[in-house]
Amino acid sequence: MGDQTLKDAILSHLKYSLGKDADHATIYDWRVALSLATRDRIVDPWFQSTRATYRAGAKRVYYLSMEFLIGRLLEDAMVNTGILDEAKAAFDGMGLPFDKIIHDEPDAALGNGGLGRLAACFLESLSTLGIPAYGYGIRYEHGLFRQRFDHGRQVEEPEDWLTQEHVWEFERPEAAFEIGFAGETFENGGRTVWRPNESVMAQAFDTPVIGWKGEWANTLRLWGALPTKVLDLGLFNRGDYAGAAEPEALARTISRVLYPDDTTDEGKALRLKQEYFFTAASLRDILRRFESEHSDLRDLPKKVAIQMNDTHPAIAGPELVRLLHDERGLPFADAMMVARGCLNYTNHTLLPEALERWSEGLMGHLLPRHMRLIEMINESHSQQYPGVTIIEHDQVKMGELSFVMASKVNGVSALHTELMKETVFKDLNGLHPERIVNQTNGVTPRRWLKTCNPGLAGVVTQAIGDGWVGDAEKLVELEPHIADSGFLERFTAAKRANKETLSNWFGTELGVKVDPSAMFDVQIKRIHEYKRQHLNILETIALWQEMRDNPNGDWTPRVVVFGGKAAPGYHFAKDIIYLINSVARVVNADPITSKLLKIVYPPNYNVTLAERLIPATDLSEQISTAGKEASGTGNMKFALNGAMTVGTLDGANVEIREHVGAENFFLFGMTAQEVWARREVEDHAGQAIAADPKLARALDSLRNGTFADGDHDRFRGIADNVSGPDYFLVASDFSDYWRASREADAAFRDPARWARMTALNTARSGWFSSDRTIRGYASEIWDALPPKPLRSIAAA
Ligand code: 9GP
Repeated sequence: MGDQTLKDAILSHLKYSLGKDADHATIYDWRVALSLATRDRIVDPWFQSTRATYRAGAKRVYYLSMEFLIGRLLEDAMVNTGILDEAKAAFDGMGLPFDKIIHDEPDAALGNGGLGRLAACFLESLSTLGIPAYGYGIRYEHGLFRQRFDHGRQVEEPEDWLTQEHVWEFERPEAAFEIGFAGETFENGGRTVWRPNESVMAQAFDTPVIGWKGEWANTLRLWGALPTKVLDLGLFNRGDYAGAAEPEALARTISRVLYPDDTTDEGKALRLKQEYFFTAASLRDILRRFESEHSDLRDLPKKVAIQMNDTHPAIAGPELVRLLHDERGLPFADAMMVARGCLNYTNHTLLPEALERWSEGLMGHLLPRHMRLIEMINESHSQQYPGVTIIEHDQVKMGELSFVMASKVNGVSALHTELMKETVFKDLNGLHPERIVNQTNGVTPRRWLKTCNPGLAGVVTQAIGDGWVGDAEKLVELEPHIADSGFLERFTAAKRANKETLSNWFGTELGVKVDPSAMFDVQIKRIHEYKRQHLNILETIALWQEMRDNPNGDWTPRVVVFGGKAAPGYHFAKDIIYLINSVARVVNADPITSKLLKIVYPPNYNVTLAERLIPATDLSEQISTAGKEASGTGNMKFALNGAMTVGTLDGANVEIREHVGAENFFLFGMTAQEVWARREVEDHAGQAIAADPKLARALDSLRNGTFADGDHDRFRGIADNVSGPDYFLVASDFSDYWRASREADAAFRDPARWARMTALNTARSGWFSSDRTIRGYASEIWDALPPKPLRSIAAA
C-alpha cells in the first residue's frame, strides 16, 4: 500500500490478485479489484483496534445472532473510510461506469428482516463508537430466498451470493471447533462427560466492519460447517460414492440455508442444530480468547458481555454452564453465576408463535447434557423463585430460559418493553423487577442517509456541516434552516430527483410508468397479517373505486409501492401478495384512473431495494395492529430520509411521533389496550363493515372476481378473514386509516407545508441513530467502554 494512490491499488489488484489486464477486465473484475483496494484500507485500523483492545485489557462485547442482514458492503466501506470520491474520480478518469461497478456486488441476505438488519447496524455503530466487539453468526451458503412473481404469485428460488468469491472475508482454517450432537452422557471422576455420536467442524470466516471515519474496525465472525471427516474412504473404495460423500453433505447442511421463516415451525431439528452449532462455536472462541489473557474464570463477566439476539442463541445459557462446570470444573452454582453475569437477552417479538419452544424429546436427543442442565437450571430457579417454570407440557420455553440466564433482558421500543412486562414475562418480571430494561432500536445514519441518499445528505451537510454523520442528534441544527425557503427548496429538489430516478427504474425494470410528482406511498417489510399489507391494499382498492366514481375530483395522485417476502409456508401472506399483484394489474391498466393511481410491487425486496426506495418515499406506511410490532426500524429510516409516516401507535412509531411532533405524523387506529378490548366485542368486523360502505364495497370486489378474471373464490379467503375473525382488526381500523390517508393527501397538496413537515422529520430523527442505541446497551447492559478516544488509537 504505502503511498500508492487508490487508482494504483485498484490496478495492482486487478493485475496481481485477479490476473487481469485492464483492457480485458469485466465489471466483476473491476468491482473485486476496487473491493480489495478498499479492504486494504480497513486492515490496518482493524489490527490497531485489536491491539488497543488487548493493550487496555478491555471488556469485549459479543453479539450472538442467527442473522446479520449486511447487504452490500462496498459503498458503505468506501463512505466510512472516506475514499468514495477518490474511487469515483479514478473510475471516471478511466472512462468506466462507477455506479454499475458498485451495483455489481451481490446483496448478502443473511437475515429475514428487522432483527438481522438491526444486528448489521449495531456492528457498524459498535465500530463507530470504538467499542471492542465481535458479531457471531452463521455463514449461510444460501441467504434468504430470492423472490420472483409468476402471474402475481410468489415463487421462491435459492439465493446464491457465495457462488462469487466473497471478497470481504478472511478464511480462518486455524479457528475451528468440533461441535457435537446427540450421543450419551456418563459420570467420570465426579464430572459429567458428554460423548456425542455425531459431530461437525465449525470454521471461522472473518469480515472486518469499519466504523465511521475509518478509525476502528470490529469483526463479524461467521461459522461455516465442515465435516470432521471429508470422505469415508472405505465406502469409496467399495464403490459407494454417494455414501462416501455423505458425511460432508450432512455437515454442510448446517450452514447451507438461512431458515426462511421466523414464525412457523418446520425443519425443527435442523434449526436447533444451527442454533447450537453457532452458539457453541462462539462460546468456545470467547473462552479461548479470555483464557489466553486471564486465569480466573470468575472474572469472565468483567471482560465478557454476551448479547443473545432473540432466543435463537438461548442454548448459550446451558452451554456456558456446561463449559464452565463439566469441562472446567467450576461448582454448578458458580458456573451459573458466571454465565448469568455475562449473558443478556434481547426480545424482539411478543407473537406467541415466534417465541421458540423445543420439545424435550428433541432437545434430549440432540443435546442430552443440555436437557439435563436445563432441568437443573429450572430446579434451582424455581426453588428460589417458585411459580415460574422453564419446562412446560414437555417443552422447553426458550424465552423463559433466556430470561432466567440473563443479567438484563431488553425490549426494543418503549411500548414493547412495557408490554413485555405486562404479558409474556409478567411473572418473571414480578420476580426480577430490575431485569427488564428498554433499548429502543436505531439505524446507522451512515448507511441510511449518507450512503443511500447522497442528494439529501448533501443538502443537510451544506446547511449544518457534516458533524451529523458521526453524531446524528446534530440533525436538530437543521430546524432553524426550515424557515429558509431556499433550504426547503433544495430539500424538496433532492427528494424530487430521487423520485425521478426511481420512476425511471420502475419504467425500465418493471414496465410501470409512474408520475414522479405523485405522492410515493411505500410499505416495505416482511409480509405478515399483523403488518397489515391487506389493510393497505383494501384502502387502495377503495380509493380506486372512489376515483373511478369521480375521476375529476380533487384527488392527490398516488403511487402505492409494496415490497416484501412471505415465508414460504405462510399461505395467507402469499395470498396477500397475489392479491396486491392482481389489484395492480387491474388498476394500472385502468384508463380512467391512470393519472391518479398506480400500484408497484418490485419483486425480491432486500437491503439494496430498500436503499433505492426509501430516499424516494413521501409517505411511509407503518400500519401494524397496535401491540404487535415490537419496534420497526424501517419506520426510522423513512423519517430520517424526510418521509411522513401514516401509522398506528405501535412499536417505535410511538417514539417517532413524540420526536417529530404529533402535527408531523398521520396517526390512526386503536391503541394496544383498545385492540384488546375490541377483540372482546362480538362481531367487531361485521359492525365495522356495516358502518363503512367503502370498506364493504372493497371487500365485495374481492368476492366478485374484479381482480381475479371473474373468479369469485380466488380472494374470498382474505375477504372472509377480514369480515369474520379479523384477529388483526383490519376492518375495525379501516375507517380511521382512510381518514388519515386523506389527511396526508390534503397535506401533500400544500407543497410548502409538506416540505416543512418532511424536513422536520429529518431534523428530529437523529435520536433514532443506532449509535444512541449502542450507547444505551453499553452503559445499561454491557458496562463496556471504548478503550481510548478513537483518534489516539488511530495515531498509535
Ligand atoms: O418484528 C420485530 C421488529 O418490530 C423489530 O424492529 C426487529 C428488530 O428489533 O425485530 C423484529 N423481530 C423479528 O424479526 C423476530 O422476532
